[in-house]
Amino acid sequence: MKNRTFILSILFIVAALAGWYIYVARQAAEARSVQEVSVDWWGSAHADASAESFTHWNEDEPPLVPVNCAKCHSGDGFLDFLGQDGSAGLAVDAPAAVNSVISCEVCHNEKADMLQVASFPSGAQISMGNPDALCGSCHSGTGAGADVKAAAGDYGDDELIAEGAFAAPHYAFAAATQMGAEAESGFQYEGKSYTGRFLHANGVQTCTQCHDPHSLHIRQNYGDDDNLCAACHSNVTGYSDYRDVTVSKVDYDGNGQVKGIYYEIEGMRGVLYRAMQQYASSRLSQPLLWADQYPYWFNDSNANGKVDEGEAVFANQFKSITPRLMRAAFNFQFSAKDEAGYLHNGDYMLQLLYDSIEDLAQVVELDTSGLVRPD
Ligand code: HEC
Ligand code: HEC
Ligand code: HEC
Ligand code: HEC
Ligand code: HEC
Ligand SMILES: [Ca+2]
Ligand SMILES: [Ca+2]
Ligand SMILES: [Ca+2]
Repeated sequence: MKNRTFILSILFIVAALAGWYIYVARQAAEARSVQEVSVDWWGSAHADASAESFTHWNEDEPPLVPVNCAKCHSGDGFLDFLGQDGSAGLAVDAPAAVNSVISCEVCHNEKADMLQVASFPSGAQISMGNPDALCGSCHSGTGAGADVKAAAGDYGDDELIAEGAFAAPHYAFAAATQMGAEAESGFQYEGKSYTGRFLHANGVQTCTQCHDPHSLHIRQNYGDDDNLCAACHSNVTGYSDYRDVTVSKVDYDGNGQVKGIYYEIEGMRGVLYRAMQQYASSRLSQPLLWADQYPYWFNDSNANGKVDEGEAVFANQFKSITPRLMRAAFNFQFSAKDEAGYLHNGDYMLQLLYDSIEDLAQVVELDTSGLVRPD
C-alpha cells in the first residue's frame, strides 16, 4: 500500500514535470526573440525611412515636420505627443525631426505602455485599450464629417461655396473605420443611425489580433488553427480570398450579384461616383472626375466621363463645390482611402455611401431601388 502511494506520487511528479517542460518550451517558441522581431520590423512600412510619410518635409526650410503633422509622421513627434520626451503629454509641443521612423522605442516606452485612449478628428476620445490605443492614435485620420458641416456653414445645399475646398479624411485611418459611429469620422446624415465599433468575432477584434505589430502583416494563426480566417470562414485559405468573404450574402450594390463585401463596397462607390458626376454636370454645369492622386477631384474638361491626359493635374482641380457635393466627396474618399474598410467595418462604409447616394437622388434623376442599406 505504502509502496503504491509512493509510485503514484513519483508518477504524478514526473507527469507534472513533463507538463511544465512542455509548457515552458511552448512559451519559448511563441515569444519571439528581439532579433526575429527586428527582422520583421525592418521589412515593414513603419521602418521605411524613404517613404513619403517620413520625407515629405525634407525640402522645407528648416526641414522639420510641423506640429500638426508630427504625431504620426515622426517617431520623435510621437514621443513628444506621449510626453515621453519630458514635455506635456497628449500634445505635440514642437516641430519634429524628418526621417524619423516608427522605431522600437516609439511603441516600447513607459508612456506608451500606459496609453489606453485614442482621440479622433471629430473630438471623440475612445478607450481602445493597450496596445491598440497606440495604433489608433496614428491610424485615426485627420478629418471628419464635422469638418464638412463647418465648411458648409450657412450655404444652401446646392449653393456654390466661395473659395470652397473638399474636406478629406486623410490616409490609413483604419481605427476611424473600425470605430464607426463611435468615432463619427464619416459624414453622417441627420436622422440616420450608424453602426458603431465592428466587433467582428472573438480573437479578431483588436488591431494586433489581426496585424503582427512588427511586420504589420496579418497573423497566420488562430489558436491552434494555422489559418486565422478559415477557423470561421471555411472557404478562406489565404489573402487572395479575403475580398470574397460575405457573411450577410446581400447584393448591396444592386448589380444582381452577391459578391464579397469588398466588391459590394466598390460597387456602391461606383454608383455614388456616377451620381456625383451626374449632379456636377446637370446642377453645376461642371463635369467632374476622380483620379487616385492629390487633390483627387478634377474637371472633366472634355466631358467624356473619363480621365484623359492633362485632366488629372493640380491646376485642373475641381472647384465648383456645394455642401451636398462635399458631403458625398467626403464619404467617397473615406471608403476609397481605407482599402481594408470591408474588413475594418464594412457596414459603416456601406451606410455612408448609401446615404450619400440617397442625398444626391433628391436632386438628380437616379434609380436607387436595387440598393440595400445594411442596418
Ligand atoms: C493622425 C495621424 C496623422 C496626422 C496628424 C497626419 N497624418 Fe499624414 N498620414 C498618416 C498616415 C498613417 C499615413 C500613411 C498612409 C500610407 O499608408 O502610406 C499618412 C500619409 C500622408 C502622406 C502620404 C500620402 C501618400 O500618398 O503616400 C502625406 C503627404 C501626408 N500624410 C501629409 C500629412 C500632412 C501635411 C499632415 C499635417 C497637416 C499630416 N499628414 C498629418 C497619418 C497622419
Ligand atoms: C508599432 C508599435 C511597435 C513597434 C514600432 C515595435 N513594437 Fe515590439 N511590440 C509591439 C506590441 C503591440 C507588442 C505585443 C505586446 C502586447 O501584446 O502587449 C510587441 C512585442 C514585442 C516583443 C515581445 C515578443 C512578441 O512577439 O510578443 C519584443 C521582443 C519586441 N516587441 C521588440 C521590439 C523591437 C526590438 C522593435 C524594433 C525593432 C519593436 N518591438 C518595435 C509594438 C511595437
Ligand atoms: C507614431 C504613429 C504610428 C503608430 C503608433 C502606428 N502606426 Fe502604423 N503607420 C504609421 C505611418 C506613418 C505609416 C505609413 C508608413 C509608410 O508609408 O511607410 C503606417 C503604416 C502602417 C501599415 C501599412 C499601411 C499600408 O498602407 O501598407 C499598417 C498595416 C499599420 N501601420 C498598422 C499599425 C498597427 C497595427 C499599429 C499598432 C500596433 C500601428 N500601425 C501603429 C504610423 C503609425
Ligand atoms: C479582422 C482582422 C483585422 C483587424 C481587427 C484590423 N485589421 Fe487592419 N487590415 C486587415 C487586413 C486583412 C488588411 C489588408 C486588406 C486588403 O488589402 O484587402 C488590413 C489593412 C490595414 C491597413 C492598410 C490599409 C489602410 O487602411 O490604409 C492599415 C493601416 C490597418 N489595416 C490598420 C489597422 C488598425 C490600426 C487596426 C485596429 C484599429 C486594424 N487594422 C484592425 C485586417 C484587420
Ligand atoms: C472567430 C471567428 C472569425 C474569424 C477568425 C474571422 N471572422 Fe470574419 N466574421 C466572423 C463573423 C461571426 C462575422 C459576422 C459579423 C457581423 O456581421 O457582426 C464575420 C464577418 C466578416 C466579414 C464581413 C462580412 C459581411 O457580410 O459583412 C468579412 C469581410 C470577414 N469576416 C473577413 C474575415 C477575414 C478576412 C478574416 C481573417 C483575417 C476573418 N474574417 C476572421 C467570424 C470570424
Ligand atoms: Ca508633448
Ligand atoms: Ca452586388
Ligand atoms: Ca475626360
